[in-house]
Amino acid sequence: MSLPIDTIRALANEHPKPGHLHFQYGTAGFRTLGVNLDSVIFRVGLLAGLRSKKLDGKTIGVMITASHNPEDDNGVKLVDPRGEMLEASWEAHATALANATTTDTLISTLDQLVSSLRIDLSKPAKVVYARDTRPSGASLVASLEDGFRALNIEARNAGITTTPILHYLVRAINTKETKEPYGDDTEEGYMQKLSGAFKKLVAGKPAIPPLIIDCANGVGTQAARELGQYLGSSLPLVLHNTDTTSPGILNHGCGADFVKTQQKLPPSLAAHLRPGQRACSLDGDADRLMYFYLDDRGHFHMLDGDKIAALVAAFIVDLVKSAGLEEDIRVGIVQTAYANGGSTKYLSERLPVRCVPTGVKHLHHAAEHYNIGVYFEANGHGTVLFSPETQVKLAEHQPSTPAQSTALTHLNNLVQVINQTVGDALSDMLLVEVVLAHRSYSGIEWDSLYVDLPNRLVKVVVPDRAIFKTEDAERRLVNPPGLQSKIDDLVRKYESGRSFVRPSGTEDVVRVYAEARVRAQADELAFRVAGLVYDETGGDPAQRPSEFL
Ligand code: NG1
Ligand code: ZN
Repeated sequence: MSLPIDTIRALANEHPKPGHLHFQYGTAGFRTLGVNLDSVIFRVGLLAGLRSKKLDGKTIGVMITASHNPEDDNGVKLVDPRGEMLEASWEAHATALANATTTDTLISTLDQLVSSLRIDLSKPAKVVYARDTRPSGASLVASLEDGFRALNIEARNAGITTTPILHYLVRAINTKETKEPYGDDTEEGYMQKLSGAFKKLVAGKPAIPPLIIDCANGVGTQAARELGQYLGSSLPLVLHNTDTTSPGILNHGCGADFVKTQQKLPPSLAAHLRPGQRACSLDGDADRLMYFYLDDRGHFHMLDGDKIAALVAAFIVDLVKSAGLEEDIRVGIVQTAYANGGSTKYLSERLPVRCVPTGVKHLHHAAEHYNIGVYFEANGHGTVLFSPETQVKLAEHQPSTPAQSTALTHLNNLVQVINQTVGDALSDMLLVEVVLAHRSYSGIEWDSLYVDLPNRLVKVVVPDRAIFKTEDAERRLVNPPGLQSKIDDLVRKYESGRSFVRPSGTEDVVRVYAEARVRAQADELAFRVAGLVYDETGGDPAQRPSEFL
């Protein structure tokens, strides 16, 4: 069987590539201004079909979202059959297809992929797709559907939903009627699975006070609303920033990325949050989660991905011990260089910690090497993975005491409440609430597990970020030559100082991170390192990062 060239040609001609743009499938898939994505999304439709055929007709996911980015941005990501990120080797195929300049080169690129990857075109192709609430979403979905039409793909529209629900659906569809069904392959199935496990985990605990959720004016709104109905009084949810139709407000002054980067309360919550009350922010596609609270003096305290990892990992370690499985189940943590030094110290005193390069695929794969792997980025994206063998062990283990039995039941319910396919703000939120209920913690006790080192993240715009090359999980620069030793010299001058520089995978900037024992020192170190980076790349002295210098 060969490619249906005529159909592809006719449809591809309706989605021409803008001549001047280059597209790159990066850590977050393709991501740029929504108005520039038509051709890319059409071609992603084709690629999803090839991927499904290559995997013997398994269902592939396509998610149209730009997450925490501004509303005008959009993007697209492919999801592999187990609900995981697209296999890394296919990122290059995606990039090649997206950059084919004409319909003819597109067709020849497709042909090459079919032969080099030995794709059997007679296999079926199945895809499930969804989008977030962005205004450009509807027309991009139409482009995607043209891609599906071009290859005669069987496509299921999951509508407007969160990234993690789409990942859940992919896994649920592909595990239906297998020995390890992930859940019913509907949004209701997701809601039931998570809320059912949550209710079992908090049964018998004192009533949980209401939790405020900042929905970032995004797609998390409807999912949180629905989840709230399933949860009922087991976890009262109070939703804010739920306007998904007014222009310009998605992720604007709210949401998980705002909280993390500004390290402050979304102004829209100021009138609603009482001292001590727990609140959390989702991002624009609800795969990141940040908690926070105000203390008695009204000071803002942020509980980020590192704090979530610390809370959750310590709880799981305790449950594994109580279940009598300490010798059999190894719990480990995966972080990136952005993890706060305070968290790394706290965690490494308790369990194995690995540092990997930025990007969920690195974290996810490293976490798979543990029996139970907890991974979180400081920005609030993360989850917990239970290896297949561990899940069997937990399901079959015979406890010898009532205490062991209780701990084992909790672990089995955690397996259900956690969305193991990808970071999931709503699932992570339930997980956090379970631990807080079991520990009788408020935000204050949780926060005091360890003290965050003050830190600062700054962006430097440089002519060519590709010259920045790193090693040691991005903690050291190997290029430009000599720059790392200058950074080292600076860092040594600061108590508990740490700083590293890496090119962003999603923006045309170089990121500089710095931390130190006191706030002013962290700020100063960040701006001094940013200055070094700027000088190194020969930027205009007038635009040198100058704050605090
Ligand atoms: P880049 O732009 O490569 O720093 C950002 C985040 C990552 C990850 C990706 C994907 C920071 C510092 N970086 O990557 O953690 O979430 O976006 O969305 O938060
Ligand atoms: Zn996101």
